[in-house]
Amino acid sequence: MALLSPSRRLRRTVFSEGVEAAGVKAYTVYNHMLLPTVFRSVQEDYHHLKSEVQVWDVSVERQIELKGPDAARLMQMLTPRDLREMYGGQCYYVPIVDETGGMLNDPVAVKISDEHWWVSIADSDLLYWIKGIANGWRLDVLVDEPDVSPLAVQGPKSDDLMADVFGDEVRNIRFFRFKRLEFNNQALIVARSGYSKQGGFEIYVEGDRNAMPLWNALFEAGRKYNVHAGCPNLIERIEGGLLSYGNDMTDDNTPHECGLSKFCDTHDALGCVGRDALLRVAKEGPTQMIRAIEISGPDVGVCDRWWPIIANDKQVGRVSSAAYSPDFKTNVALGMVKMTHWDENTKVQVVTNTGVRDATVKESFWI
Ligand code: THG
Repeated sequence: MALLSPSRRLRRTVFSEGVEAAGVKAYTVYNHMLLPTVFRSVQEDYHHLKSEVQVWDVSVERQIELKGPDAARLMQMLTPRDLREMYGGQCYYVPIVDETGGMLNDPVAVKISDEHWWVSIADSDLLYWIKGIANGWRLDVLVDEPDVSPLAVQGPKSDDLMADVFGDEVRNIRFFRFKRLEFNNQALIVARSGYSKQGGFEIYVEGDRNAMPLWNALFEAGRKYNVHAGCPNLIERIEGGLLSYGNDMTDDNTPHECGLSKFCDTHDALGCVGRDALLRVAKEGPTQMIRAIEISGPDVGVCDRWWPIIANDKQVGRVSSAAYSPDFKTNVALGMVKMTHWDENTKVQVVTNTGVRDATVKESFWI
């Protein structure tokens, strides 16, 4: 593929200077912003992420801020996950659905207080949907994209590195909880979360004043942990079954098809605009679901279009993400599979960019 042409529309981030100095080799575009995809190589980055610690510029995880007396009500209108038990200091992974039950995004909701939320979005223009609902319902809430840039610290040595920069308090932050911790006289939200299964934190950096100073402090303290710049890793996230909105699912899919039923309490999610539609589809049950798929043979290469999944010359699904896993010594993939072929160990074939491969449907992921 040719290179991306930079322009003001393709937003840089508050950490771009550090990302460039660290030798970024490739970017993708996510929420109209640069997201690194490769530093050394996808495979080298993968091994390093699973054994050491990395600092990721995930500024593309833009925040949508809901602020005002109706913030909690608006948040519940967006998702079928029951938010009544959620308290300030918690993060929830929340499917966001439209009036047909179709997935619009799969963000992390950050509850700062009843009247103050951040929605940490995946790649879709969710701001307009939320503004539309807030205004259409005449809600007393401000909806905006604040200047907040998450910086992730991921990998098995994350706790040690973060403790050196923020103090031992970080060790007590539980999964999907956050604390406000000081850096350079600024209190920043630090959550135990992130788009990998290796453990770690996300620091929500407000403004740009402390952005590069924090980046530099993490690299300085990280020398003894062999820290390196990294980014969400294709191989690791497929192994871990982490979904990518726009790749693995779109607004044509319900959360149930995406395997996100455990994040839906549709009956109790009063006010959710997709509630009626989802109650209907949940009763019937989905007829296709995202599955892990093992594709045989050498490295299948990049899945940049749907790869048909076929059985007996009929299409029974499609692969949306794939990569060769050095640890599992096979190609790991994610794809939507029809119910006739979604049982564990069903043999199928996948039409990849480089030919037809034998493949096996898995019920659970590799880790
Ligand atoms: N962190 C933050 N914002 C984000 C992401 C993130 N926005 C974009 C994107 N990632 C949103 N998608 C996801 C997908 C998966 C998870 C988080 C965000 C995730 N899932 C865990 C899992 O499936 O194992 C745990 C979910 C849970 O148990 O609650 O972490 O990464 N800030």
